[in-house]
Amino acid sequence: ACGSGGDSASGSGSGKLVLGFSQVGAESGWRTANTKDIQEAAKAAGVDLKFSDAQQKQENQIAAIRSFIKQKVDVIAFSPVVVTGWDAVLKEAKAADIPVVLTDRAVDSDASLYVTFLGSDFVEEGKKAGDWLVGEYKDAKEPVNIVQLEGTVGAAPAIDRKKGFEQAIAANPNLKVIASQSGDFTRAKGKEVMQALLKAHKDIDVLFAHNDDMGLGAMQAIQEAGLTPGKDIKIVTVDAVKDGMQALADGKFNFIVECNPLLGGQLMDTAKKVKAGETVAKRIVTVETVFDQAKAKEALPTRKY
Ligand code: GYE
Repeated sequence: ACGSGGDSASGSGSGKLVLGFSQVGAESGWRTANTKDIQEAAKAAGVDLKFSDAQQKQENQIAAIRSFIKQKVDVIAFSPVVVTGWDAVLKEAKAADIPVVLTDRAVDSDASLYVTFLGSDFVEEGKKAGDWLVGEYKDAKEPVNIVQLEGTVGAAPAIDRKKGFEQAIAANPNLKVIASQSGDFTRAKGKEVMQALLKAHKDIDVLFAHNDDMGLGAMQAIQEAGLTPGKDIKIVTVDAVKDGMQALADGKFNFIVECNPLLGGQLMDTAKKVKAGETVAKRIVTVETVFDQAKAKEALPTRKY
């Protein structure tokens, strides 16, 4: 993989790096912050960004990648909506000698089909959420009933957060996941699924939502059911976007594991290195922290997204 070879991309002759980026969609606050950061970072780095929004559909992403190949961009980056089903299009990119950078989410294809995967360790995020619960309920003598709102079915963060969370809570057999359903990472779906869960289960102690947006939707459902979020039902989420942090500072959420959407700078650096033929690490992991209510209050005034 020695870069894009001969012709300069899109015939512009400007010498600017041309980066084709296929985004998942605009399903969450995390995603809109991620998009904004990538667009701003491209501008700052003098990269010609061809941005395409897939509206959470894999076929749209595949079509976008094929169009980037046709346009002979220098580098293709994308945030794969789901883990499976990418082999064919990744092989097409490879045959066209266009390097691919996975951004934010992973695929299950052979690692020779992409240059690097830049993003969070989602198993670790799930573990951090579970570890907090283990500490919070260390003296519990009775079962603690947990419901889980999973992200998009088949998406790396949904699969891995669930895995890490369930591994961590196994430390205390009192911690029980009594129901687990997808809310597709959206606020509307999170609310709808939580309404159904509240009807089916009268004894929910904890909600673990795979992102802030589903947690915020569920929070509304909990309030409308006459319960107090943060007290009657504790809420643990992932992301730490502004609205989530506000809910945490207000005592309606109890704990957030940060997932950093600001990948733009690293993506531009990586794309430039790849184009220049430099080797980059096969895995670039984002650095992240966690927030309780006190830390959220401190962080909110200077939070950028
Ligand atoms: O947590 C969620 C978004 O892939 C890490 O996707 C990302 C996830 C993020 O919709 O809010």
